[in-house]
Amino acid sequence: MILFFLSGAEAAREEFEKWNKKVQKMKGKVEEIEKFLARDFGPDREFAKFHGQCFDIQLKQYTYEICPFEDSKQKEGHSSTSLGRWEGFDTRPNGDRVMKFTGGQSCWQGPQRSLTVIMKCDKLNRVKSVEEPSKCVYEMEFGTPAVCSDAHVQAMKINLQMEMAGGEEDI
Ligand code: MAN
Repeated sequence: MILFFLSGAEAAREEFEKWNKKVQKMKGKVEEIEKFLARDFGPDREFAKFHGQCFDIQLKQYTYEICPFEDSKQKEGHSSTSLGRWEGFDTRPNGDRVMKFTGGQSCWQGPQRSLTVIMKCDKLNRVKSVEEPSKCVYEMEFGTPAVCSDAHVQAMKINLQMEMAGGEEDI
């Protein structure tokens, strides 16, 4: 009788575990979706396409990598240094949209590394340059169609027209 009771309890516990695992898995999925929906993708969701993507550039001995909404790195061979974790978007007084990464690996006798990514209108998403204006403070220029305004497109058209007119003169 006792044995029967124990095995019954055992079976119940197993059943509970099984369902508990399912519930936890579902909770994880819900959390993931909620996190995605709560993300700031910009006022017109113009930065949504960056989600899940990383971009890099090779400069001297370093590869600089940014993964928007995640983190940023400076890699050299097999070693990798954090330049900061995702903080968010911001707009500079001159109107430039930026992505900020802060709280990176501490710099010897300096601050924790941080990176500001300045976005410029471009035909493609691509890292254009990286500088270190002061020790362990990094600045990247990132070209992206996501920040192109009507004025940009208009300027591009005018440039193209001027180039074509110039080309005609050459003939
Ligand atoms: C490494 C790199 C450099 C940085 C120095 C600071 O060499 O992260 O970019 O200036 O550390 O000591």
